[in-house]
Amino acid sequence: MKTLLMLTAAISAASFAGTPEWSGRPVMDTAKSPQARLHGVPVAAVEMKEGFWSPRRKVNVEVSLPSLLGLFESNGILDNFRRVSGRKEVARRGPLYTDSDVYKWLEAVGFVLQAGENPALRKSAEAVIDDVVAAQEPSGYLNTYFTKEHRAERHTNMGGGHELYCAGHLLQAGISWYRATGDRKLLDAGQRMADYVDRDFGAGKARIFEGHPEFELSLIELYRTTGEKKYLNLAGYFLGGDPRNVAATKPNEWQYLFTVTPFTGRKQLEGHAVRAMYACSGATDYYLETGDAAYWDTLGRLWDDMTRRKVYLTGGVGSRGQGEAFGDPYELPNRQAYTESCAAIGTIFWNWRMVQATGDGKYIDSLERALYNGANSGLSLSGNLYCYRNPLELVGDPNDKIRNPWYDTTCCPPNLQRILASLPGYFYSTSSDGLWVHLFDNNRMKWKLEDGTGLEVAQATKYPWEGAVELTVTPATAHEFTLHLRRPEWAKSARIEVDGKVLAVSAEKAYFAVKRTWKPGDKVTVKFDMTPRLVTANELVRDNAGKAAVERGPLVYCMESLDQPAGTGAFDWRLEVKPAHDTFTSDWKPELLGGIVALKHAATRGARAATGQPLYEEMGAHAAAPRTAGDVTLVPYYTFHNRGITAMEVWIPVAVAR
Ligand code: FUB
Ligand code: ZN
Repeated sequence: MKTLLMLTAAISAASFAGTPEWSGRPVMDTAKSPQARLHGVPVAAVEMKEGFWSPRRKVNVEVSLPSLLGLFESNGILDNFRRVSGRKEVARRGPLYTDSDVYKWLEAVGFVLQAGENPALRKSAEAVIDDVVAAQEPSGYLNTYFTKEHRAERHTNMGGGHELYCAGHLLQAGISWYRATGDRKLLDAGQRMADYVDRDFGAGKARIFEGHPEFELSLIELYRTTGEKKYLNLAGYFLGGDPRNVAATKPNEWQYLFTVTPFTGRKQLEGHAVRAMYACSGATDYYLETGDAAYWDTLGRLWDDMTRRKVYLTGGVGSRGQGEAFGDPYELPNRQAYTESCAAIGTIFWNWRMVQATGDGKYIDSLERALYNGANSGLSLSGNLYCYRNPLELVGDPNDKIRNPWYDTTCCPPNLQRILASLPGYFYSTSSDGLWVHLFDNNRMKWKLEDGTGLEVAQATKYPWEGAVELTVTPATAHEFTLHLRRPEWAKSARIEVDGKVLAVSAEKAYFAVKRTWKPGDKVTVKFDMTPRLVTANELVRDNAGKAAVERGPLVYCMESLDQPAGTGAFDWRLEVKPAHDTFTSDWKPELLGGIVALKHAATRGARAATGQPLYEEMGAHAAAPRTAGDVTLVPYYTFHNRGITAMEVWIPVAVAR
């Protein structure tokens, strides 16, 4: 025990003594945010071990990031910067917002380096940063589209031009890079661009609006990084809406309504889903800094609108392809679901901010749903194919290439990369009374409580395949604090033991709060019920009438044709459910799809599930016809189309025995 005490004291001393000001910062640095109840733990403080996320994070670093850089090069996206700086004479390529994709890539590399050294990626990123910064004008303006032949269009196409969207991603990349390396080069470039905007635009200056929210998020993180309030004020200007814009906005810009009118005027989620999620994230940041109650009311209203009426079971949002937009309430078609990867990622950003404000686990339930399902599906297991859309049903048409290495609008790939790279930063938070454990996977956190006491927490688990998580809690010295341990809403039952004794505590706002004097090496075990669950949808979701979906732990499952009994496909089957004693078989398949738990369930198939049968018949005509019984197999949704193109469905017809 004595050795352990000495060891942990040494760990805490080594971790914090002489730490430079730029390092040890979380993904979102709310340390001084007046409304933040919770505060993030840096990416660097959480070492991920072998587990569910490790292969995804490994493939991100070894395949996704290097291959996307290669594609930026071969598609001329980096040359766009060299063209502006005069390093290359080439035509500009790609849509007018491609700079942002390079910035998101740099931000992701910043997070990789926050977690540990990677000389090769660092070298590549340094070269990219050099090209980016060389393209900046002395005024601070930086955008590879609105220059040369398009220079005169600057600030004239605020609805669709993405100038400030790109500026925001530049700043986020600069902040991530600075927090990884202490190198201010990219951050300074971002700050010069922010100063350029602030100099001429805003309250009492020329009017401007964003079109695509993003800048406000980065301005508030810049405020947190520099302490300069003008950046918070500028973010407030964008979120507040400038009345001059309302009068002057061109009719075709009204689709960007919510960046023209005040955020607090929004009654429901509508319009472009990614823009809406980024706006909500930025507005939550603004609330965290200002405590403006009108923002909080609006955020609560919009969050309820999303979770009660507009989110898919997978955590995806934005059901309409037209305008990449939210649909009407309960408009959640499966096959046509647009559900852009970036939109699911946007919900992660937003929920993370909401939980920092409140400590309410409903936000992590929502975050976890998107993380494991509708965002996770966006990156192939191989790491080089990406979904832009993440539908909940596919017919398996060979032309239906839903996973692709490259998109002209390549916003999703680097967004997926930055989420995976920053993931360790989403596992824990601190508050004045202790530590919060939000997510589960094997890892070791070495950080400190807010009173400065060094603290290590190690998680050992097979989550999400099994429901037990063992935590070893090691404060530098015996110390009283509260461990807030998340109790996911999806778990029908959850049991918590401390040092082998079952605790009779119930969770509040989805966290078990265990207050005690913690001693080095104390063990806490939680066990969540992982029985597969059949889920039905609100009857207003007409697409899901007569259907059920299957979940197990945080994972949504789907049926793919290639797993079904020989000669049949996913669309042939109907689940046969026996209410009181319904069962699934859960099998750990180490060789399948990188290692998954596959599920089997009883199903039947009717003679009418065949081509050549009449399209319509009077109801009951086949009621007495025998159905063929069989077992269908389900795999986690995030793995769909990793074994080729095949029919897939999440919502499956179901019959319930009386
Ligand atoms: O407009 C930039 C990005 O491209 C958006 O965030 C995505 O929805 C896609 O339209
Ligand atoms: Zn996208």
